[in-house]
Amino acid sequence: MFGLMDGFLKNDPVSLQKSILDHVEYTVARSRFNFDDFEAYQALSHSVRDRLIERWHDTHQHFKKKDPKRLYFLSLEFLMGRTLSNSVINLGIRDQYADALSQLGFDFEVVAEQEGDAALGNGGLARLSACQMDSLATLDYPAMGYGLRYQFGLFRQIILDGFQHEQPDYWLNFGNPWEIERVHVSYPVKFYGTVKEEFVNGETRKAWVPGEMVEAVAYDNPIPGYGTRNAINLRLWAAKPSGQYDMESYNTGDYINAVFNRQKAETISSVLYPDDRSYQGKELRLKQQYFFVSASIQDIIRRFKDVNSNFDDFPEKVALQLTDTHPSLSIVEVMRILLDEEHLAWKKAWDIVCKISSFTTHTVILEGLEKIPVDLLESLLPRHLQIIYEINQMFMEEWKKKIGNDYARLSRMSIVEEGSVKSIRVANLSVACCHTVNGVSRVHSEIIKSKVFKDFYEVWPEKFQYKTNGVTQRRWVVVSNPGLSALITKYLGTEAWIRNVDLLSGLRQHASDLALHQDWKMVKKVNKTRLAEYIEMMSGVKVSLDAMFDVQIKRIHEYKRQLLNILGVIHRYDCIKNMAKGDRMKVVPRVCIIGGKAAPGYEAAKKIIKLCHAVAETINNDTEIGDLLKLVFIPDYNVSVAELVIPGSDLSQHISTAGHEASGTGSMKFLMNGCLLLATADGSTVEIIEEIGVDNVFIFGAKMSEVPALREKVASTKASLQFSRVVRMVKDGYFGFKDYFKSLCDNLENGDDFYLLGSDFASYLEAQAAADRAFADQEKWTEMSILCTAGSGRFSSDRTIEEYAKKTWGIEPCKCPSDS
Ligand code: 26Q
Repeated sequence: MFGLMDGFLKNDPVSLQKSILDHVEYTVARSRFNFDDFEAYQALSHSVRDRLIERWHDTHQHFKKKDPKRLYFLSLEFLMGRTLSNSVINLGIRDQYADALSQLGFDFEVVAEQEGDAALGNGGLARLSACQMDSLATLDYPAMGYGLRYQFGLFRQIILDGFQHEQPDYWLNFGNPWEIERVHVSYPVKFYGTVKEEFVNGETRKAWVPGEMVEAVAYDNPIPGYGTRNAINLRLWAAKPSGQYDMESYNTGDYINAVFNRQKAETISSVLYPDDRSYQGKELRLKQQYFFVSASIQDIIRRFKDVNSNFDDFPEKVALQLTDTHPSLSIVEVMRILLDEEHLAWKKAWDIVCKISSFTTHTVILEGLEKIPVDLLESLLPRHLQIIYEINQMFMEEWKKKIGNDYARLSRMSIVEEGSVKSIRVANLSVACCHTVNGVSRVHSEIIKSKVFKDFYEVWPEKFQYKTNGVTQRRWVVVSNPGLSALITKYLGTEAWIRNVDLLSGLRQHASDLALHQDWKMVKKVNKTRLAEYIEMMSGVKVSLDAMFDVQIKRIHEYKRQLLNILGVIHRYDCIKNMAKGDRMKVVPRVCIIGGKAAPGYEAAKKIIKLCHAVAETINNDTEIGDLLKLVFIPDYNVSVAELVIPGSDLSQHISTAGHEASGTGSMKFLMNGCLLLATADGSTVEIIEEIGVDNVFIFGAKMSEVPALREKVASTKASLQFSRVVRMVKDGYFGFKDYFKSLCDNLENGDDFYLLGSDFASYLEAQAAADRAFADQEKWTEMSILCTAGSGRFSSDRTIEEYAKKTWGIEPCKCPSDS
């Protein structure tokens, strides 16, 4: 019997083959007798899309029928990467598709590699949002993501002569089969203009008369859960010229200019801003933020009003999650709509806003907190500025009652910053208005409470929580490391760990099982071979599979200390050069791999990339060194590059100056893949050490509590001889480009070593030496590697999302039935 709830589409190889061929013929419009890998990808993705849509419709209907409290996850960035492999695995039909394709003469892996990345985000925060969407879907939560559909995602990194250049990311040029354009789901978003006062029924009402209107059109992206029929929605907004709001020039007869001006509306969603605080205060960035917030809030309120008539029930139906301060105008937008359009009293509207909103911060740097110049806000969103002033006044009175006339503190807490440029402190607005303020790791939460938001913590201690970040084992193990995945399943005797990752701890009992060691090493070797081929293709460098693959991949930033890594490589090179020939036999061979993008305006980060290339040039061409040491920079690091690199690495580095990385999530992906960590006790590494034991991680460097004193000392202490020697090599032009690297070295030598490379150098080298010793004993290393995977369960985004659901959002699972 055909069960309606099972959907119309069949998933046996014959039906899948027919579906692919139909799409070749009618969607891609190529002959079914003649199509290439890319066309096969297009057809395949449309076939998968059909199946996604079916589940997505059913989930939508089910949520509508049950009308549970929903979570709305607002993030200006989502780093989704590729969709195809992840979707077929979550739908449970990967092998069927692989069979169907192979009968058509295609290889699934080759076809899947045709897909480009969706890179609508910068780094950690954006990938975290993507992982959390996967967990929300898998755990059946009634959730929906909102974001922006940038025409150009994160810039492509091109390396020319070792220098980074940026190119636009034309990700939509070949079409995007994963999105569904919803031309009928659109909202007007207003900008500029003035606020008028009207007297209605004896009361004063404020009405915003906008100067410009732009239409937000929805593009829906189904997000399938694993092992469930649920598929949730990620709704991304694109800006289109407004149809309703005719430009004045139409009436004045300047038709060409009117059309041209309308087209300018689209610039709002055209480009993702690279993570660079110097972009603060830019009008277009603010326009993006408001555009995204306003469309999302209108959509949420529309959905609520479809079935509810009383806003008292709003907090029972809606939880709003703000990903960092970027969507914080949503607080003000909800207030504006409730006050000016729904005509609720201030107190009632305020009560609702506070009950629904929660905020997670992803930064530790006070100076990095976002600010909006008042002049800019006044011109772009005049009504919102009025509301912010009112909110601030209300809080200042409340705080005064609580803390008395401590004006210095009141002025620190104020949402409005007086000063040469009067600004709105967006973080203060978020902390004041949200019911919960979350950090992303335990130590991050301590920093928030004791430094970043200390004044607020003392007033509202109950607001402050933390949820240690996690990553999805579906993408980061099942999709990217099928070999390891099969091995884990074999030893645990079940696939259940894919939904319940705590089961990985069952591997502990096999940690010293030599049969497992054999298989484990084999899987690693296959992954290293793939990575070595990629390295040779990208950089022309041939690397030895016997060497330890030592990897640091993440955004390039001074606090992440890629420079420390490079100086360590120089030291290793220098040691080998000065070694007696006989001693070289004892050296553990290394391939040091670095990858990451520098923000286009971040001069120091760009110099670090060039230094990496200059050092690599010298080392890799030194015939005396051979396979003992190689340094490679992997260009254009992105999600799909990470999926290739992580499974193939032996050691990974997470070496930020203690107190600077809010959490870090790369480490968790390496950990799950059985890759050992060389790390400082920063962010979530502190919790990783607790889980897997200090003996299974190479820890080094100053503790967070020691950093301030070390900084004081740095100006008056001489750096160690080892450190001075490597810095001198760079400074004296050993690797060329002496003048260009001068500023990198000067900072380190002139007592201006803010990130403490000098003081951590000796302990960094010791940790590296410990890693060498461990690697020399392959059975010991393999045991540690198994224990890393076994201890990684806590770092699944499934755990993070469960915690948010229970402790912050108050939502329950809502599972779509899979049969009738
Ligand atoms: C701000 C203003 C203008 C333009 C861009 C931005 C901007 C964009 C992105 C500012 C910050 C970001 C991203 C921050 C981020 O990725 N933070 C990281 O979040 C991870 C997930 O919680 C943590 O693991 C990392 O420690 C944290 O650095």
